[in-house]
Amino acid sequence: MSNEALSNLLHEERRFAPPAEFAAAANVTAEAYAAAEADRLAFWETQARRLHWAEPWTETLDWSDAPFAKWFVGGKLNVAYNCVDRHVEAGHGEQVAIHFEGEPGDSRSITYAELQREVSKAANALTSLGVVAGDRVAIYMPMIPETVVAMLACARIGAPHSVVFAAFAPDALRSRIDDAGAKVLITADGYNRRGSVANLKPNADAGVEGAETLEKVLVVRRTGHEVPWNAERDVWWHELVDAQSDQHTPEAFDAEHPLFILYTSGTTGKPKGILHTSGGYLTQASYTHHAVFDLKPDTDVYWCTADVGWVTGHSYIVYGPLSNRVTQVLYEGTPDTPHQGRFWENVQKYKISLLYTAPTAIRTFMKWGESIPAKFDLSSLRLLGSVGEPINPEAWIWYREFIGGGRCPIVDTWWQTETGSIMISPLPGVTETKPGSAMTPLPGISANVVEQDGTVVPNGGGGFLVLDKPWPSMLRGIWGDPQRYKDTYWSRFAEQGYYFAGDGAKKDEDGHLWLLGRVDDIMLVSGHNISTTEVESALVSHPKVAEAAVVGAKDEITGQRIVAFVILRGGNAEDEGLDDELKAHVSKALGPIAKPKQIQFVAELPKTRSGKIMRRLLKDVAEDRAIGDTTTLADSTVMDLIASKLPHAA
Ligand code: 6R9
Repeated sequence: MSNEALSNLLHEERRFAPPAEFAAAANVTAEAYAAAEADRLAFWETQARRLHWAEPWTETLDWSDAPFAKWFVGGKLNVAYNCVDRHVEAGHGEQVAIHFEGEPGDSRSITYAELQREVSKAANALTSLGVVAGDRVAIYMPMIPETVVAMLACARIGAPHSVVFAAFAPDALRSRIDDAGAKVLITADGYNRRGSVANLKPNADAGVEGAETLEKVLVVRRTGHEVPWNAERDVWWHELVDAQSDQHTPEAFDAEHPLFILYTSGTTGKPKGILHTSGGYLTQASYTHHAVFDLKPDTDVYWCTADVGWVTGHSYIVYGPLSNRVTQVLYEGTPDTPHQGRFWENVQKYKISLLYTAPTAIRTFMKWGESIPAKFDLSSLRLLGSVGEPINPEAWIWYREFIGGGRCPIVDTWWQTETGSIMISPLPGVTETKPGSAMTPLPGISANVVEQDGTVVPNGGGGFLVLDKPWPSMLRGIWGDPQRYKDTYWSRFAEQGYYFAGDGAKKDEDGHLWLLGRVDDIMLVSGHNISTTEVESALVSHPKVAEAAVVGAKDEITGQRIVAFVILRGGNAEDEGLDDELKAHVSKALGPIAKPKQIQFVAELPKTRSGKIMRRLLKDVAEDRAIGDTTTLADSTVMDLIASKLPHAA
């Protein structure tokens, strides 16, 4: 981004107030903002008291060694006890915690009492393998209940886990095992994906090869197919775990005891091991889940479609929801197996009331067409959430209309691996929402938009998103690299002491926040900073477009020129003249400065496993360069297809 302010081109007039009935029964009301405003630390103390503490804290926040925070200093708790045992002790042992839905259609339901026994057995099993508090355990697992059990078992014995996406290659697994110095790996024989069996064990084997700290590999049997076996190192989960006692006394750990490490890919350099600790993390994960999803534990059925290998799976499948005594669905497979209505079939089958998914999925459903969800009964839904990327206003409206039946509030939740929990989001019973805006920081959270020099931009302006006050679930550092932690997040606005999020944002006339994508992706066209998000949203607002990715490619005259990659909605053909029609459409919506120079129609876009568009790779194509590192792509063949379609040099 240049010294010029970030242009504010998109204007949105639509407003959606919470339904009166929803507002009247909401978990959190507008009072929460006032309470947090009056005394932020006291507000977080109140939220921390939603949990069970074995020993109370003596100081709420120690920020004397900033940017290294300590929350709830001196307090002790057991995270797994808070997510499981206390619900059983309160008489909810028979409540279903997890409805597991396998991709082939097999299913099983696990109550809190069963979960307590399973987690206890797994904790005893890890202890029998020599794992003690402080040891790291790597988890390379599909979306099955044992993954949740494994994470909770680690938390229970104070062994920080490091979950690695099951679809990551062996090299990625090895570098994460090495960086964390993991002692045990928990994996599975395989899983079901797109109607066939994905082999996981050979990848796990290749990944642990040469990993010096690794002693044992614990293997869950999911598919039952034949796998390579190293008798000295490998142990079957069903042999070791099932033989253990189902009694285990949880030990209370310090509020700042490490809970997990999760690696963020980043665009360049070696992945950063983001470190989260126990008390502050669980406080905010739990509170935000309660406030943003309005969970009523006795009646709601919740489904977060994220993979557990992503931070969303950590905070909004495992720790937040379970701490609030959720009944939730865990789904193993993909949205289009065996048919494109699988998600909606799941909603109908389990009467899901709270759904949390990503814009990438919503845009895919738009591409497939609204006739697919229309075949299912979605009347159980009462709230919809979005996370992962900016949601284009038209995708928001589509989600509201065709999934939410025009009645469900939508919560667009902005946060990061580093923030641990949701930071900016509407409150569903309070906020009058605007499609495409994450609206305001949650109670107890403070954020702002600033210029290059750190001055706050006025309403109507754009710039860098910063977090200007510490928050309970903030990262405590980068594993083994305190300097990189300071450099990456705290050096840009060191003078002001702001956390630099790396995202562009604007404040509208009412002061509401609109996230505009990563700062690195912002385009500079004839001296104007233009966000990719705004141009993409303008393209998606054309009735024929389902999804768009926009990049700035080098241009001799304008500095950069806008190149757009566009996916059409189901049934729409790439007819003659559509190219010009879309350019004119963007020009009309945002002004001629934002008009793409070049539009390419494609069938797919390069995305990470968590569904984020990798614009860096599209830029390589647009600038006619060799394509960079594609190892975190969900589907590596996508780039070949796109590159082969693009006429070289514009
Ligand atoms: C939770 C998660 C973080 C980055 C973040 C931003 C983007 C996430 C968003 C959003 C706009 C939202 N992002 N949620 N952008 N609106 N509601 O995604 O964590 O994988 O670490 O990614 O994702 O760019 O900085 P993570």
